[in-house]
Amino acid sequence: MLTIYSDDHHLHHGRCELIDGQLMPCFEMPSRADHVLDRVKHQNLGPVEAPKDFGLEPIERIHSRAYLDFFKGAWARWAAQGIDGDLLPYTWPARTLRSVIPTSLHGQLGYYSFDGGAPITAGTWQAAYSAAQVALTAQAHIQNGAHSAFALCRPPGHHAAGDLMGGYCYLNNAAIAAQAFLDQGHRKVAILDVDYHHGNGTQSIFYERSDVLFTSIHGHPEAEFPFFLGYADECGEGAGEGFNFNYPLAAGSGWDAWSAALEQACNEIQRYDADIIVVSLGVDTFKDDPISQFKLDSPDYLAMGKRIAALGKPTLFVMEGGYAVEEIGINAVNVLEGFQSAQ
Ligand code: OKP
Ligand code: ZN
Repeated sequence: MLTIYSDDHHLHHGRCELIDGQLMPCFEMPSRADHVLDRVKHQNLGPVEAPKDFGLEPIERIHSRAYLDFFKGAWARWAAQGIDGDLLPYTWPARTLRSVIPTSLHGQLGYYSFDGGAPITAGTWQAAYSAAQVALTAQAHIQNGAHSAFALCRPPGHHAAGDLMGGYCYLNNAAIAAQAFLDQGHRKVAILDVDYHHGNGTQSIFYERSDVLFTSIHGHPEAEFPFFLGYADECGEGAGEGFNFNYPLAAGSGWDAWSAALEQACNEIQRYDADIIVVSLGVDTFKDDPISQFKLDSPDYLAMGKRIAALGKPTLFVMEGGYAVEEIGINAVNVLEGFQSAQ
């Protein structure tokens, strides 16, 4: 399987995030992708190539121009104030407030984000832009006839909506790739989001559409980030009704509960008869993940890959979360090797 990877991810290195009332070093750190790349090479998964540059057009199919302009220009505005620190939002247009777009940097930052977990640093735009190109390059490989490809994206993307960053995510790499498949002639794309956290951004992007089926297995939002989306009764709206499937699971869930949900998601994907599958591949379901509560073990990821392969469709794997840095490579590549072994 071909892996697409860009060193540009190192340009994004947030300093800290707020957890349990304390500022902690960001869990979403550059060494995550480095470990995955090392494992890809160690296991001889296949060639590793740099992304091509498809420009902004395929990104603008998912994200609004205003959001992209803001994100691209935010750091320069911040740096001009001479403040030494990451750019982090602290006020959001919550219920009793107005959703006007302010002119100030911090007002706009609140407008274009949904949490304080996505710091903007000097290199964040370039890193996120390159991650989107990584996804698009892997997408093009499948479009040109490959049965699978691995987009080793960082930063991740599935929490990012059309005009919102948050949850370590800025550009929705999986959604951008899914849209590219549709724009290049495919009619139905199924997204299978296996990250521990609900892919609220991806769900919201495709919620009213029937050309993308969204399925997600994740920690129950009653108790887990992103808290305000990811319930089982979210089924899609309008033309999208019946094309959104959430499988929230309780903290402590292991492979038995998780694989039962995977079975249901796979059955929906089969019923939908997708042309292509895009997997939002987070491995923060791992038992030792520092910010998650599921109990999957490394061999389970091989089984996960095999089950996905049994769907028999061209499959694009897009890297999302996973914060047990030492094991993230083993677990992510296990999914890919499990997929390949079932070919
Ligand atoms: C991203 B992905 C806020 C902490 C909130 C956010 C978790 C984002 C997970 N400082 N935690 O889905 O792996
Ligand atoms: Zn996650």
